[in-house]
Amino acid sequence: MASNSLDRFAIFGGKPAFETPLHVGCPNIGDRKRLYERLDSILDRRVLTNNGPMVREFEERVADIVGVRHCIAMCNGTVALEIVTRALGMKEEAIVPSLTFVATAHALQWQQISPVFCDVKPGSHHMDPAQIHNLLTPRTSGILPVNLWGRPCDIDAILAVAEQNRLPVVFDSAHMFACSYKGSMIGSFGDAEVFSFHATKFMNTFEGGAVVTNDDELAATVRLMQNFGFSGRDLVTHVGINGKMTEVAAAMGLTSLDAMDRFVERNRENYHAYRLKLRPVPGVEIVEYDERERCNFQYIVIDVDENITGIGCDELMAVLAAENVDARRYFSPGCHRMEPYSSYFPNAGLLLRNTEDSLSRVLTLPTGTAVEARDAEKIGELIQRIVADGAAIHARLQSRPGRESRPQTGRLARCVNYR
Ligand code: T4K
Repeated sequence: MASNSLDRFAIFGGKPAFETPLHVGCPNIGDRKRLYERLDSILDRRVLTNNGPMVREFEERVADIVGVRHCIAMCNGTVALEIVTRALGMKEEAIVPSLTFVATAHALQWQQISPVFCDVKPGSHHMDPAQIHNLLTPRTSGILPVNLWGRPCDIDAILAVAEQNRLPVVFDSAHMFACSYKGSMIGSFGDAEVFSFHATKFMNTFEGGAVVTNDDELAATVRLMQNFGFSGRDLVTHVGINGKMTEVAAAMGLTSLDAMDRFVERNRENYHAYRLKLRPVPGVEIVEYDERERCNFQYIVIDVDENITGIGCDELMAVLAAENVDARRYFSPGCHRMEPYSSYFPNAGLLLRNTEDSLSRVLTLPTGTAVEARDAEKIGELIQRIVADGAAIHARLQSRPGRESRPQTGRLARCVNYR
């Protein structure tokens, strides 16, 4: 292909495919009128926080959906992870994947618990249960697997290893609300599970999270810890912190729950639209959902084989960004390559080959209710065209002064400067 035909791509001066940026994680918003009604009732009642009626209703509805005895709503998923791992007595070391959002590792490190990074099974993006044995030491106090991208990890195998070694397990299920594993809802496995209801999650409470569990004693301890250890008015019986969800957050959560089926349906339509367009693209594979299970379809993740496409993830992301498609390199380069872990364990990568290989190839694409199925199709077609010219685009980007591969248009700058 002659290089000037590449000029149709926005990165080389063409018109962007979309007028405004499409993001990964643009919040889903439920019925505004219903939200405003709830906000009015909060203001009328003047109960703004501290386990008010909205939070209690939210907890009941989440517990009901998941089918667990206890849901303790939290200010965010990270604090929920910190509190529940502490309530379970985790200390010294806990086994965790590196292929996750950094909050999973930070929740441990924040408590001086060393995250011991476990590699993923080739091609699965999930912790490899067979590797756990190699990482056990006398200091191991628990396992914190992650159910990534709305897809379950090998829960049964991990629980079997944990049982053999009498270790507690908390699943980081930040991405997994309203999903199932072998027919049972995620949230009911291990000692406890943690959800995130951050703005970017398909079901949000602005910021928020929850610990869910069937363990009565654990639930009681988590509740104490979440509210400064208060077991009664002016009665403190436990060490604690402030992890409470506010009434306003719960109001948003209830409104999101009302609309949840619609959110999932849009995500599902987008996933199918992407799949249809991406299936024929050589070197690009969409990470599939198992539709025999309940899925929230909230992340569209593609695996890019640069040897076939001729263009790597960073360049593909830059080309897409110029078209106003703000794809993300979640969760590159892996927790073990972020601080403080990269200083603590400079050679961890040697034991995390599959993690590094997977992360060098994955890209997350926009979905959610801000994205229409026809947008997903258009992005899929765009990727078809980019990959068809992959080697030529790569060569042209490499020949730029300073090898600049960052997008330059005004809209692009807005997109890149979002943070
Ligand atoms: N475990 C796992 C496996 C997790 O993925 C997470 C969080 C946690 C634990 C911790 O849960 P929380 O403590 O957060 O409840 C985002 C989120 O901040 C984070 O919650 C999430 N995972 C992670 C996967 O993604 P960033 O750094 O990518 O966020 P940001 O600000 O770049 O937003 C992503 C995109 O969403 C932007 O490009 C634009 C759009 N956006 C974002 C926000 C916040 C909007 O359009 N509106 C908004 O209000 O981390």
